[in-house]
This record gives sequence, structure tokens and C-alpha cells, in this order.
Amino acid sequence: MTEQKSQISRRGLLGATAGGVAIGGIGLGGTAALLAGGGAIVPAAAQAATEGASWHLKPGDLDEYYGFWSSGQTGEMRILGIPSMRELMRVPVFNRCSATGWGQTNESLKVLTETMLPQTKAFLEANGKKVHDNGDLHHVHMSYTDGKYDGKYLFMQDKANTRIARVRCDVMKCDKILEIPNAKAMHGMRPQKVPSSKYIFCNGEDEAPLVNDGKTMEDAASYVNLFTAVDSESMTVAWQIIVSGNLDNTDADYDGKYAFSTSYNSEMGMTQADMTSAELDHVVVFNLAAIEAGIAAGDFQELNGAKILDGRKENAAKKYTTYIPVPNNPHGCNMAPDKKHLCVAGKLSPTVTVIDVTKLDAVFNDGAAADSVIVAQPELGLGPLHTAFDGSGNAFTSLFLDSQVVKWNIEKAIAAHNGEKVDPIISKVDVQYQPGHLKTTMGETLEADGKWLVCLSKFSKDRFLNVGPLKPENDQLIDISSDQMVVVHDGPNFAEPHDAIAVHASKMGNIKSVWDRQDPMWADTRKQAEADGVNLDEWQDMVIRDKDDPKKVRVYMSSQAPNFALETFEVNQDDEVTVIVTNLDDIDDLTHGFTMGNHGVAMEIGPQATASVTFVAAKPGVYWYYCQWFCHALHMEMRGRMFVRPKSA
Ligand code: CUK
Ligand code: CUA
Ligand code: CA
Repeated sequence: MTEQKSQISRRGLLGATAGGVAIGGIGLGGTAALLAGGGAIVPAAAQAATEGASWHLKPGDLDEYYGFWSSGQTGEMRILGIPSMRELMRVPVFNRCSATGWGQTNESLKVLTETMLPQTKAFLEANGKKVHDNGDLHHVHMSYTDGKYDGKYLFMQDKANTRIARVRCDVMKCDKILEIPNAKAMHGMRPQKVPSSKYIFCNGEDEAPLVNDGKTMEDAASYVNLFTAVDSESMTVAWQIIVSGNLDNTDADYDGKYAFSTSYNSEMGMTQADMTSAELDHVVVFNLAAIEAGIAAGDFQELNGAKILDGRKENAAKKYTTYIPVPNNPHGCNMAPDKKHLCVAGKLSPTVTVIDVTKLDAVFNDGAAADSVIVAQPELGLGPLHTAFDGSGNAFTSLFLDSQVVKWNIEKAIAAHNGEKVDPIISKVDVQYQPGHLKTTMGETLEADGKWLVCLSKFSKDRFLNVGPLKPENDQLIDISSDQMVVVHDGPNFAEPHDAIAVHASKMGNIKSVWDRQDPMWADTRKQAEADGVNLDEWQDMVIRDKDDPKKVRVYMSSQAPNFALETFEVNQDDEVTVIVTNLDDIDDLTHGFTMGNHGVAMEIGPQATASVTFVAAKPGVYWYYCQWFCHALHMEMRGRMFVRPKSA
């Protein structure tokens, strides 16, 4: 923090003596100085030499920001520190995690299966599975109160299996997963920003017949796309609305009135040639008050438990939606913290379309033309994908094809659009290579601070030691505290972070180091223990055979370093065994584990947590179980034996 302050004052000093500062070495020359309003441009090399170490933390130093990263097809959420870019934690969500038992413990299986649609359940059963082992997690966003991060929840989507998930920030574990009916391929996802994140907005990317029962593939007229609003507290579908075209990325305004989605397939094409045939696609604007009124008035059909309105173009009179024409297979959809400007990246067009969202009321209420809200369309470079903001009126857009990030000024872009002779582009920086999302510190909130930008480059190519044909991504850290952006760090990252957010550590004060014994995560297990006459808050070493179903055995064992309460237990072959471990240690970072040898069973039990796992003891013999999280000098000795009596004995 103090380092940051001294930087600012040093820069202020340089600005004050601007006349004497040489500009050179980076080819910006007079134009850049002009654009910076006469202030000093510090050459990149000089800046790196004097200030470049500020991202580097000494051992034991803490980062100023939490970075919450998606992991794409790995299916987990990751936590990195910014600016150090150190990976701090991986939080399993849509994936199977060997370290924590996510996807195997009874507690995680409940989260993964409780909202599963009947047809999904039947499909998995037919394939000998309980849950999907994969997910495709592109977007992570935090809950908001009044346009600011509130440190409560993180929300994320799964494009692969049409789900969204919630992670509790107090313990950094996933507590809800919702499989969304009717829609296909959840892609863009954002929480409402104002007044709070009541809704999570979710974009269905893939078109399909609304009743998708195998009657037709050819009848494209029966295909629809759905925008879904999920209630963030109950994690249920609040409503869905049918749109014209498909949906890609989404964002919400800072007034609590509108949500926005880009559509690259306004053509409703079924082939790539069709999807790219039109010059203009569109942004769909969702009018939240009108949609809620439509629900209240009963203007919906119900399908698979969801209320579905019709917001297609031909239903414009209802004022649920409006369609703003934009070029050309747009992608990113980013609301600026000036509360006014939505930036839509052109992808196949070298432009970003700037939409003044305060002009939307006139479109819905006074018949103004949809494109009257477009106030600028600066040409920024090739392949613009996403835009981030510094809170001072500047925007940063990733240029996929140019392998660059461009810094530009929104007001200057508007002035240029109105015919003034100004260049909105402030500077460009090369990144390595092909950037997708980019994120500024606090940039998706009213507290955007303009310190750092993380650029998630899709290709790393030659930037790291060669590890084979599959290479890591490259998440680069860029100092944006002056007009000349400086890449200060390369961060290799495994498949495939699409997006990230950067949250100031002061927002994350509610994170616990020790679980609450009454945590709802294992409420079901506690209820079962109570029925078995077991008090999980005390040292337990009980083996209980179910009275009604004698094949079922529950093994209760506490753990306290370096001991399990049970050093042996016995079951019969083919018993369904549930092992319930409660970690009675209440010291920071004292996690135990339970691994049953040769049974594919392993789980994590954090301090004061309870976890349970169920398996069939199908193999007679002696099997050692052990604690797999290093917890004590006698950690290796923290083990015991399960004896499985053969059927014939
Ligand atoms: S994203 Cu999902 S295709 Cu640009 Cu938000 Cu990467
Ligand atoms: Cu307990 Cu290792
Ligand atoms: Ca298109």
C-alpha cells in the first residue's frame, strides 16, 4: 500500500515537471503527449526500471487483491493473488476433485444432484454415473450490493452441462448448483448490480427446439434461445424469456433497470456460414420491470417448472426487450462504472459500440429508435473481444487478432463520433498472445481503481519452457497506473481461464479459517447422527448397523491430530459403508483426510468440519485407511484397518 502511494506521488512529481521529461523509445511521440493532456508519458523501459518491482511481493507479504479465476474446461474456480499472480487455492465446482473428495463425498453429491433434471438423472444412470465429471466454467462474478462487491457469494456457469453454481465466500466452497431447464449451453452470466444481486442473468448460447423431444432437427423455425434469470438466494429459476437470435455475453446496468446480451447469431443460422452472413447482429436489452409485470399478469407458459415469456422481436409491443443493431458477431458486453456506457466488442468488426443506457427509457417509452442509444463506435483494432475500465473514463479492450490491449477514452470516442477531430486511442501494448477477457482491479464495480489489468491470453506459444503440444494459457499482469501500459508478469495457467475478477482484499473480511460445527453443509449428516444417538461434537468411535436396512453400516470416527478415533472397524462383504469423519481440531490450517486404500475413496475434512463418503465393501480382506493431508509429525501413523468379512464366513 505504501509502495503504491509513493508511486503516485512520484508520478505526480514527474507530471509537474513534464516539460523536462524526455519522451522516447516507444514510438508514441507527440500524439501521445497531446492525448495525455500535456502530462508526462513515462517510457515503458524507464518505468519498469524505476517501478517495475511493485508487483513482486517478498516472502510472507500478502496481495492487495483476490483474483477469482474461471478455469474453463477444468470446471473449477481458482483464487490467485494480485499483483503477485500466485495461485492460492482451487475450489472444485463442476469437476471431480481428488484432493477434497468433491464429487464423491455425500455432502458434495447432494449439491451436485439436488436440482438435476429427471432426464439428466436418467441419462447418467444409463451411463453408470451419478454426476457429470466435467464442466466448462467461463465466468466468475461476485454478488453486489449497490454496485459494489459485497463479499458474500461468487457465481459461475457451466456451458457444457447448462448449470450455474454458487460459492460461499465465507468458506470458499460451492453450496448450490442449479441445472437450468429448457435453455442450452449457459455462456454469459452476470449478477444484477443494483440494488443487489437478486437475479443472476444467464445466457443460453445454443439454439434448440423449445420442446426438445426428438420430433425434429430440420425444422429450424421450432428452435429458440432463452435468457434465464435465477434467484440468487434460493438458486431457482425466477423466469426465462425467449429471444430472437442466440446469446453470448451479458452484463447489467448500475440502475437496476436493464440487462444486456450480445448475440452473434441473430441470423438463427445452423452453420457457420449462416451465423456470419449478416452485417449487423444485435444486443438484446431486457427490461426488468416490464418482464416482472408480464410474470405478474400471467403472460407466460410453464415448461419444466420455469415460467417462460416471449421476448422475440415480433413481440416488441410487450416492451420486455428491445434489439440494438451492432456489427458483426459481437462478443464482450461490459458496463462501465460511469453508470452510463455499455461497451460491446465487435469481434469480426474492428469497432466497439458504445451504448448510452440512460437513453433506453426513451426507446421503451417514447418510441425512440433502438439505434438512437449508440453514442460512439471507435475503430480500435482487429478482433476486439472484451472491455475493462479504470474508473477514470478510460476503457481497455482486448484485440484478439492484433495480440494487443488498447487503452482508449470513452468521452473522446463520443466526441469523435460527433465529428470532433480527436483520437480516442491513448496507447496500445503487445500481449502474448491472442487475448480474450481482460480485467481491471475492481473494474466491474463503482469502485474501479485503475491500478492493475490482468489480460488472459489464449496462447502462450514460446513464452515458457516447452511442455509438449498442449501448452498453458498466459495470464499477464499489466500496470495501468499511467497512460503507458506495462506488461510486468507472465502467468502460466492450466486450461482454460476465460475470465477473472479482481476484488480488493478489504471486501473479503468474512472468510473463516475454522468451520462452524453447525454449518448447513453437513446438516443432513448431523441429522442422521442424531437419529443414531451419536453426538458429532464429542469424540466418536461408533459402528452402527441400520435397523431397517441391515446392509447399511455407518462408521462414525472423529479425528484429532494424529489420531482417528477408530484404529479398526469391521464390516461384511457387500455392506454399504458410510464413513463419517468429524475433525475436532480447531487450529488454523489443520486439515485431515480420509483415504480408504484400494477403494478409490478420499476426502478432505477441514478443522471442525464433518465429511462423509459411502461405498460398497465388495472385496473381502484387510484394507488400511489413512489421513492424506499432512497434519502432524505422526501423520504417517494416522491410519487404521477396515476388515471386510467374506460372505461365506
Ligand atoms: S468468453 Cu466464453 S468463449 Cu470471451 Cu467470456 Cu471465452
Ligand atoms: Cu491427519 Cu494427516
Ligand atoms: Ca452473425
